[in-house]
Order: sequence, then C-alpha cells, then structure tokens
Amino acid sequence: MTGSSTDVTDVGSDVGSVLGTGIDSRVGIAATGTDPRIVVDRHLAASDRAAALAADVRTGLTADPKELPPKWFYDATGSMLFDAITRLPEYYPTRAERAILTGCVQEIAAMSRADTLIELGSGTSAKTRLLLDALRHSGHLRRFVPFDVDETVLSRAAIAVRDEYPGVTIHAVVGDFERHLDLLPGIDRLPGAKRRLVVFLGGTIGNLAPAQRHDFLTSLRAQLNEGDTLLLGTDLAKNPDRLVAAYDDSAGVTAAFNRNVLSVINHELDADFDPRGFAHVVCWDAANSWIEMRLRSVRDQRIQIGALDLSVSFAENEQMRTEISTKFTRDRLTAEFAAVGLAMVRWWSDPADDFALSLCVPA
Ligand code: SAH
Ligand code: AVI
Repeated sequence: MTGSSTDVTDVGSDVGSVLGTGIDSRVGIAATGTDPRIVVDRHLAASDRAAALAADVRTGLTADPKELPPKWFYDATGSMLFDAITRLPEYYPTRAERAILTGCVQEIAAMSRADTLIELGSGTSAKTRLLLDALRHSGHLRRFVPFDVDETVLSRAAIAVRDEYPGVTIHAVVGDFERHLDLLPGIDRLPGAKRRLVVFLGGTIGNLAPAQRHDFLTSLRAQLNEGDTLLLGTDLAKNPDRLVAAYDDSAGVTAAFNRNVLSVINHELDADFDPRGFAHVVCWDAANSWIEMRLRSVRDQRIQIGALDLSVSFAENEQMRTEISTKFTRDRLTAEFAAVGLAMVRWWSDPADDFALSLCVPA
C-alpha cells in the first residue's frame, strides 16, 4: 500500500524529531516544521511495512523450497551489519566501487550536470559523498533524494548529509524500490530542478532475480526524462572462490547478517525463530552467475509466526534461500539496458575488473 503517515520509528530523538514531525499526512511531505531542509516521503509507514513483510513471509515460508526476499535483512541491526560487511577484508565490492567512483566522479558530474541526486537503496550513502562533492564542485547541486526501505539508516544518512552539505535540500523517501518508483519526486515536485542523476550503487540490483530486475529497470526507465542520467553499480563475474569468501567471511559478520532476517521476523511478526538453529550457507550457482545465501535448519523444528497465525516446520538440513547476488558481464548489462530503452554511454571498471559502473541515458 502506498501512502504516508506520521509514525515515528525507534531511531533516537534527533532523528525522530526530524523524520517524525512536521509530516503532512495527506501528501506525505515534511515540508515545514522542524527542518525546512529535510523533506520526507514515507511510502512504507510501520503498518505498510508490517503488511508487506507479512505477505512475503507467508508466501515464502509456505513455498517449497522456502525462500525469503533479501529486502527484509535491513532493519537497524541489519543495516549496521551490512555497514560492517563493507569493511571486511573479504568483501571487495565496496572498496572496488569506491576506487572506480574516485576516478570518474568529475566526468559523471560534467556529463550529468545534475542539480538533483537521487540514490536508490542508499543505506549510509557513504560512497555517495564522492558524487555529492563532485556535483557541488560543478556548482549545480541543489538536492539529494536518498531512498531506502530501512528508515533508520535513511534518517541517519539524511541528517549527516544535511549537516555536511549546507545549501543542499534533502528529500528522503522511505519506500520499496520494487513498488514505489512511480512515486519518486519528479521535476514538478522539486522546485528549481532541471536534471536528475539517479544512482543505484553497491551492486544491489544483483539482489533482484532476472524477472524482478527487468520489471525494476522498466519502471525506472519510465521515470527518466530526457536529460536525466542513471549510474548503476554492478559486481562482475570472477573466480568463485573469491566470491564465496566474500559472502562467508572468517569473522562471521555475513552469517549474522543472514540470520538477522529471522530476528526481523521475530520482532515484527511475533515469531519464535531461534537464529542459532540455522546455519549460514553460501553457494555459487554458475548457471545463473549468482551467489546464493541460504539458511540451513540444524535440526527438525517448528516455528510459530504469531502475527500470521502460522506454524511452519523445518526438517533437519532443510535449506531456505535468503538472497541471490548476481555477477554480471558488460555484454549482459548492455543487452538488459537496451531491452528497457536505456543506452549505456560510459562504462568504468577497476583494473582487476572486479566491479563496474555504467552510465545510462534514455535511449
Ligand atoms: N547503496 C549502499 C547500501 C547497499 S546495501 C552501498 O552501496 O553500500 C542495500 C541497501 O538497499 C540497504 O540500505 C537496504 O535497506 C536497501 N534496500 C534493499 N532492498 C530494498 C528495496 N526493495 N527498496 C528500497 N531499499 C532497499
Ligand atoms: C546489498 N548487496 C549488494 C549485498 C551483496 O553483496 O549482494 C548484500 C550482501 N549480502 C551479503 N553480503 C552483502
């Protein structure tokens, strides 16, 4: 369900005071109130989030084999664990993407001449500072639009960027990029905006299955006007041993991230998963060119999901898929862009060809 509300999540008083007040529940915009420099569209209020999670959990846990969508890893703990993953020695994508961005942000700023930077799946927006700096240097930057399903990480990032970039307005969007792209603030809702640069970093597009990815790119393309540009970060196919190590780190942070989806279901749907009853499993699927993360039940067990009035049994060693992470080639991406009416105008990768950034425009 789309819409907005004035729900305040448990994110601390400063954050809560910015995101939780001054919101006009009829239009979903915190245009006035505590801080005129932060505007919030909330398309996933607590009740919408609970309903969406409930639907996905019911579908996923009654399917054979069981499966959960990766978007539900991300509550305050999950976002913190992902941030820790980005610093692990085995997890190369963040470092590779940062290195590529460092070398090409000036060119991106010059090519896009964007006054508005929209970031999908923005998380902490850590690497995004490189783009914000380059766009500010170009003299065009006026507005930053971070968009994320997890309000806690979004609100912290919004406040940090507001403080670091005086003169830049923050228009934060709490939403699901698989459902709410049509509600992205358009030029008409962004006073003074002419050109938007939409960025989707980290390789998160690889967490969508092929059909979902096609739908996502189709919806995104429909939002782009002449003059807008899209920057997409993608992880590239490589030696499977390195890939498996990146998702099965020796410190066990990715295992904790994987199990966090069970804690999210416990907290938000009154379930009784024992996260220690599930082992972290990582495999490389060569045919699909993706990493799979799964949770393996270490014993026969029955789980109650109170909010769904549902009881689900897991057999010993039964595996449930929790994430795919697709690894691309340039040719495959070029074809997928072309199929939805996007033209790739620039491609940057690191010297090892570990990761790539594609700059696209409406074809
Ligand atoms: N872009 C950051 C964070 C990547 S982690 C980086 O490059 O490091 C993936 C982010 O996408 C998380 O912050 C998560 O909350 C968000 N996310 C995942 N699925 C989403 C969805 N369906 N809609 C909106 N945000 C989503
Ligand atoms: C957010 N996404 C691109 C990460 C990835 O690499 O697929 C999520 C992640 N899962 C395990 N480690 C990191």
